[in-house]
Parts: sequence; C-alpha cells; structure tokens
Amino acid sequence: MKIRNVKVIVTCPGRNYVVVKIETDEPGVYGVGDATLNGRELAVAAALQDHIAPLLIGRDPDRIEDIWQYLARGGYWRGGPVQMTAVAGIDLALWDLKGKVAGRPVYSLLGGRTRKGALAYGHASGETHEELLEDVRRRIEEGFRVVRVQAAVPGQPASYGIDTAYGKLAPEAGIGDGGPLPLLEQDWEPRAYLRSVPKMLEYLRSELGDTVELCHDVHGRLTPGEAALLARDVEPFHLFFLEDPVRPEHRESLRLVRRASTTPLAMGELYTTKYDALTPITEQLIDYVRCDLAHIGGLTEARKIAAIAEPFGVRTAWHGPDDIGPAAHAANVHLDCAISNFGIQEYPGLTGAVLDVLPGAPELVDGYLLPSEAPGLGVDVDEQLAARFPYRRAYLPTVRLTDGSVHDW
Ligand code: GCO
Ligand code: MG
Repeated sequence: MKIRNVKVIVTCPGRNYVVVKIETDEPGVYGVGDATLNGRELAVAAALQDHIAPLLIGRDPDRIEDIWQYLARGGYWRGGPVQMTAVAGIDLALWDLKGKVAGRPVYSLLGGRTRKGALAYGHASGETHEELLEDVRRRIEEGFRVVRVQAAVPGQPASYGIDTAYGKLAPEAGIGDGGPLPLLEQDWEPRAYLRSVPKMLEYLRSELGDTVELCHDVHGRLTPGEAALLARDVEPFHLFFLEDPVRPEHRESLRLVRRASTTPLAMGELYTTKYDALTPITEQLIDYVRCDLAHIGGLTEARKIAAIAEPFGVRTAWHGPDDIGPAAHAANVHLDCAISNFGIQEYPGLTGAVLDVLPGAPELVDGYLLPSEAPGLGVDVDEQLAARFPYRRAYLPTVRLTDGSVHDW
C-alpha cells in the first residue's frame, strides 16, 4: 500500500480545526488525524501542504516510526509547535489508517486494554464563586468526578479560562457574522490572583466537602517564587493537581515549587518534544505529564513519554482542551486505555456542529471516556459539510499588567 494523497482540511464548525486525511492507492482506505494549533491554524496547514505532504507521496503508510523519524528528526530545522503539530496530524492519520487496515481499534495496536475507560475531568468557571459553584455542580451532574475550577480574579473580570471557546464576548463581538474574531487583551495582576485562588478553593471545599476532586490551571503566569507561594497556600485544599504553575522554559525552577509544597503538579501542554519533559520527569518535579498529542508529534512521541515517565512514578494527563479536534481526543483515550501509568484525561466536551463535521469523539460514560471499538481511531471527516464552515481568523487573548506592559501569556 502507498500514500496517494495528503489532504489538509481547515474548517470552523464553532472553532477552527485542521484535519489531515491521508489517502492510499487502495480505494476508500484512508486515515484521519488532527493538526489544530489554536491561533496558528493556517501556518500548520501551509507547513503540511507546501512542505510535508509532497515528501509523503508514494511512501508505505505502515512505516509510522520511520515516517516520524524522517519528518521530525531527519530535517535540519526541527521542533517548534507549528512543525510538531503538522507531524502530529500525519502521525495520528497513519495510526488511524494502520488500525483500519488491521481491523483493530488503535488501543489494541498499542498493547491492548489496561482499563475500562479513562477517568476524565471537565472544566468549570465563573465570574463569582457562586457562579463557579453552580458550574461545578453541572459538571458533577454530567458525571465528572474531577473538575478544573477557574474563577475571575476580583477587579479582572475578563480573566482567561472563565469563558469557554470564544466565550461570553461572542454576542457583542458579532460572532456568527462570519468575520474574523476580535483580538482580546486582558488585564492581569499576579498578586491579586495569588490572593484569590486559596479563597476560591476554600469556598468550594466549604460547599462541596470532599465529594469531588478539584484541579486548577495557572497557565504559566507566575514567576517560580510566586508559584511556590501558591502551591504552598493551596495545600490544605488537596488539589488533584495544580497545572502549569510556571512557564515550560522554567524547567529547573520547578525544583523551587516542589521544595515549597506537596501539592501535586502537572506540566506539559506547551512541550513540543520528549526532551522538554525529561528533567521534570526524571527529577520527579511533576506528578502528571500532560503533553498535547496534537502538538508533540502524535501518538508516536506521546507513548514514548509515557514509557519514560512510568518508572519515575509520573502519570499522564494528556492535554484535551476544546481547541483540538476529535481525532486528537480519540487518540488521547486510545493511549490512556493502553498504558499502565495513566492518571487522568482532560475533556471539556465537544458540542454542536463539530460532532457532525468531525464525527467520532470519545463517549463520556459515568465520568469515564471510552475508546471507540471501530477499527482505527474511530473518527471521520465529512468533507462536504466541512466546506460549509470556512476558516475564521481567531487569536488567543494576550495579557498585560495594569500598567500596560506585556506579561507572559
Ligand atoms: C488547558 C489549556 C487551555 C489552553 C488552550 C490554548 O489546560 O486546557 O491550558 O486552557 O489555554 O488549549 O490553546
Ligand atoms: Mg492548561
């Protein structure tokens, strides 16, 4: 079997997705992958179309490892989020294809089932603590046993993570008119944030007791010293984990955060190679490694990271936000259900037109995500429908201190 064509489909059924479809010389035999990089979708699409696809025509799609090595290691210019997302799109499509050819779901090719399903966490947020509490209760009703909680910082109403997707700004911003989405800038004051998080957790624990596990995402917006302070201050509330307390560049500074507290730490969604994860794993500076399969080169790299983490007692918590596509969510769950050191799976839930354009997202049952039993990843793309939802320019917000200067994202 040979690769005949690599199609790159950019579509916006609610938000932008980049889909890779690898077609073979056998009629009707193809694989589907996800190569979505939030805010840089067209850069990845160009990398795929102009630079990577021409290299793949005529190759044997069965040789996933070799194709991965050729694309990710063989070139002079390596790494970076755009390139590794492009490689991930190819890699996921090749695993899907391999599964279809073998007539087996991908988890079976990865070694077979290790668990009935992947424990999932959903997102809850609110402008106020009361609103947040209501949202947590909604997630619990949906079946989640673990919830990520984010509340607006007093005085900073547009805090990131409070709105989902393009959020509450949508009506005013004219979303739905087909035009580009607005550029957002948000205020950020680390000291106000540092004071607000322990109060938020104290409130939630007083209302919910220990009936639900809680996570919180810092989005790398603290200095190492500030992160150490926060990790210590939230210790009494027994988080499932504190996510991205520092930026990924601060690998060694994680030592400072670790020394300050026993709050479990999770890092990795901004890593683009296994090398980024090495020090945090081998020095046991984190408890959960949460790389993004769609940004780190796909299943081929992620399963190696899981294997590196296993003997160090580090578990996985692969990134699963709403800004990656169903093929990436499906790949997460296939891997979760085939490894031994799985920890938890982020899954905010996909709703609306994306489910018709890109069918096959994993199913959430009783707080657990179930991998598809269909051959491959179990996902597909309706190309005609995708064409009815064209790309819309959109950016992640940027962050400024209240004096107007740029802060780390
Ligand atoms: C998460 C992430 C998201 C990211 C988003 C950026 O933990 O789900 O931090 O909230 O901000 O994926 O594209
Ligand atoms: Mg995060």
